[in-house]
Amino acid sequence: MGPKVYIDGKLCEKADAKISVYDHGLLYGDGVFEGIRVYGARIFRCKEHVDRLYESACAIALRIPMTKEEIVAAMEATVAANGIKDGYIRLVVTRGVGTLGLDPNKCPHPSVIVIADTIQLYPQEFYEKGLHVITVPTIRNHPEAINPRIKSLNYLNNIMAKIEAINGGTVEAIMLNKDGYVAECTGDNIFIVKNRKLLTPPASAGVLKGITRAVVMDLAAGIGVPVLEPNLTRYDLFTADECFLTGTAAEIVPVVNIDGRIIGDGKPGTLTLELLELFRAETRKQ
Ligand code: PXG
Repeated sequence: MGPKVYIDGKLCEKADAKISVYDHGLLYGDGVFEGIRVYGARIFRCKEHVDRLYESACAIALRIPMTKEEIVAAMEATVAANGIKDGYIRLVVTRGVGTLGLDPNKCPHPSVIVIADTIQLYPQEFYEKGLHVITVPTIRNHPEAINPRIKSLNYLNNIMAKIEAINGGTVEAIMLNKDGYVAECTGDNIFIVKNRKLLTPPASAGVLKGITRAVVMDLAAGIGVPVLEPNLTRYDLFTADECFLTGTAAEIVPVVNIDGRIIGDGKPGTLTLELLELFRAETRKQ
């Protein structure tokens, strides 16, 4: 018996886990998703992820055909069926099968998919040495286009930025917004430390309000570090004492070089490493 995938109320074999080519999730990227960690067989920040999924769906006028409790039960069943202790859940809601036209009203049945698998962790070297990142030409989506707060299946904006990062010889890109302020990375939020204060761009700069971002802000506040959300410029990044990225997959990854400028002393920062330690304790504690 191989891996099991949840689709619309049923757990099926991975080989049988198929979605129609007429699904608007495939045809138009019309849908929403969450990427969630499982630590010690427990779903990390489950409520926060489910709430965000429903808000993303609400913002694109997609009605999820299950209650939040049913979604949680589906995730728990899928994690158990796959014997996942430390892993990753991909929760997806697509607009469903429709006609070859944009009209979402032609899709009467949204599909709910839960994949629970092991997670491909970033190399240990990233955490020990820190990342080199670059700002890229592709700007983050304007909030009045697809608001970046919506975790939609339309990731082309971020994929373009990722391609530019890879072409520039790095693994991650910093995206700016239409005003030139710092927004976020392709799959991570960004933080800087300046004079023992923690700073990260506000949601209004056009960022996904990361669950990891919120955890880190709480942890910092808990050790008496002031947390601020001002608009940040590239200059602010270059002259920061420390910089790091946060995300479900990455947890907390130090950044030591941005656009060729050395950040701090070129090594992962002390507050960054302290927060990483606290974060990992938090994932064990829940
Ligand atoms: N910004 C963007 C654009 C993201 O996609 C984050 C920030 C961090 O949010 P969380 O809530 O995870 O702290 C994300 C999250 C994947 C994958 O498989 C992507 C994310 C999370 C998990 C998996 O590419 N992006």
